[in-house]
Amino acid sequence: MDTNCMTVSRFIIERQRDFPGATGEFTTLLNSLLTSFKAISSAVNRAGIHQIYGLAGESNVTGDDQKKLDVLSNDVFINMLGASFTVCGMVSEENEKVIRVPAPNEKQGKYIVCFDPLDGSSNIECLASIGSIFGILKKPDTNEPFKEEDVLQSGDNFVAAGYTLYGSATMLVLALKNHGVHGFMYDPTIGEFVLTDPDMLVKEKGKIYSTNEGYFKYLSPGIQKYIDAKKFPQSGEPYGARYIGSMVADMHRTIKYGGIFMYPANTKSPNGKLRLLYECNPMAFIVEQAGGAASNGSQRILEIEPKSIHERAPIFIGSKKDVEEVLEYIQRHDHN
Ligand code: P6P
Repeated sequence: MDTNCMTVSRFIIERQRDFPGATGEFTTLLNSLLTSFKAISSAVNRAGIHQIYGLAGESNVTGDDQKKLDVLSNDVFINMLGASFTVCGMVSEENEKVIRVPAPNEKQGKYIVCFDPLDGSSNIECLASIGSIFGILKKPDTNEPFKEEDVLQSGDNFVAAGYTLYGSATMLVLALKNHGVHGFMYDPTIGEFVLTDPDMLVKEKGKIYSTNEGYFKYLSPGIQKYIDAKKFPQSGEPYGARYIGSMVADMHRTIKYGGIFMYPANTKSPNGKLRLLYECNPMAFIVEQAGGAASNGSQRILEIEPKSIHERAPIFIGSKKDVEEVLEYIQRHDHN
């Protein structure tokens, strides 16, 4: 064991020195998120053995009240954040409406957390990697009571964002505004997330494209021509194609290896499938902090002013030059 390992808590406490007005609230908020990740990681890893990924309402082999993993994950997020005295409101993929934190906790909380507690849960039964995605905002006016419309802020207002990947290992990737992107591997022997990937950067250009080509016939001419150009380049080698169908897994590969992930609008889904507040915005924040780019095809994802909490957005995200190239195809073939 590394007796001097850099845990997330130690990492944040060290950086807290860079924020003169820091009150320690962010550290408390982050610790409540870390507890959520540890609990979900444990449940995901036990799911296959204890059959706890089944339908909610049944009792599992040990007679416990069984919760679907995504219901369990959502409950853990809401309970841990709601009890942290740092949060006044939340938006969850699993909840139709904005979640208000009940007073008196709400009175002390200045943060708003948007999250997808377990993204890609349809992949659980085939043991594909899944993940939690989150973005952290501040209440616009900390002297005013929380209002539900306070959650409708662009991703440029994030103070931090991240995801936790539950795969062959459990890894937290955390982006802090103007303080880079850092990867922490979960070490269950000490119950801590330990810094393993400091200062993560996205390559300027990659060699992988990632999208669900099953929808090819529903895509715009520009996107179709772009994908063809990746497969049949006029010069050089074709790109590799990778698609897991779990955004956190596809995005972690894109950050680690470079390239582009796309979930475009198509004739079946005119705004794409992925949600702006708790899927597109957090991933766009992370990738931009790591030197990459993220667009909806006409503007930066992080500039979009949300109108509703579950609105969707098309997304083209990853290596800056790859995103720029697909935008050129869209400009040339779809905007005439
Ligand atoms: P499709 C998983 O259901 C998810 O929300 C994302 O994690 C993933 O990127 C996308 O949907 C996959 O969607 O239409 O390709 O199955």
